[in-house]
Amino acid sequence: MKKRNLVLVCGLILMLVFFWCPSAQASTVVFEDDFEGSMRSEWFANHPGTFQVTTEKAQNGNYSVKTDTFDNTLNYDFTSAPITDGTIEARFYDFAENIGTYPSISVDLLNQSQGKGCSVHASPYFFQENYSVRDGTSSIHDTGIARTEGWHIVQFHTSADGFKAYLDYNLVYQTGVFEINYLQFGSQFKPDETPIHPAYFDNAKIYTEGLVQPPTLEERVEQLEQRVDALEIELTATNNRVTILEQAMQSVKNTINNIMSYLNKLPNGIKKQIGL
Ligand SMILES: [Ca+2]
Repeated sequence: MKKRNLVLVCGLILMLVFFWCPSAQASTVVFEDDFEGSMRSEWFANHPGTFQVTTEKAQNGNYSVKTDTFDNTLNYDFTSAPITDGTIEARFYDFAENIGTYPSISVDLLNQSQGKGCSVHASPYFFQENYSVRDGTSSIHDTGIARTEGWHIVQFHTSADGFKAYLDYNLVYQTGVFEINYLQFGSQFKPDETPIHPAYFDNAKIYTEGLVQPPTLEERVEQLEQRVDALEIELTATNNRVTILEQAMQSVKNTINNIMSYLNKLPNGIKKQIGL
């Protein structure tokens, strides 16, 4: 009940902020795939057949696309019409556990060799607790954003002002001017592990002539709910630790009482000798 009230209050605050914010520039969608029952023909996988649409999870609509194959990628190459002013965005689902199939969303930057693009990862290979970002070379950085269970949006925006990468609307990397020509969904897991979760992706979109679109009110409330859930889990864990500590202290008290009870039953002569 308290959680719902908090979300409602935050939602109302965000609604006010939302109305005061300037609206995003008009944009034109040039590519979109919500994976609603099928995949667009432009996609190709490096292990064909290992990405499938599914109703198991969906960020939008009823379907997403999933894989549970190690080191697999789903790719869309638009080198013939690279984006010079626009945004490439997609969503991945993170179970926020360090066993599973770890999702990443990447773009390649024209004028750099393929595979040297910018990626946002949920991966224990790099920073276990936080999301990481590859900076367009081979360097991986900590975004400082804690991993949470649920859907996350990755956006890559390029314009004459430069290239910027966003995770959940937070700027996580920026560099000079680059055209974007390639979108890739990736999945990895540790080879010695049996993955317990597939990697899910949904709602890929490329649009031009617009700034990164701000989150909808629904998305903002959803993010707040995820944060409240994470805080509740943390609070429960803390309460559990306190309970365990209290139980341990009670156990020590019981042991002391038992020892005192035993000592009190000793003959008076022995009690005197041990100073009781
Ligand atoms: Ca969908």
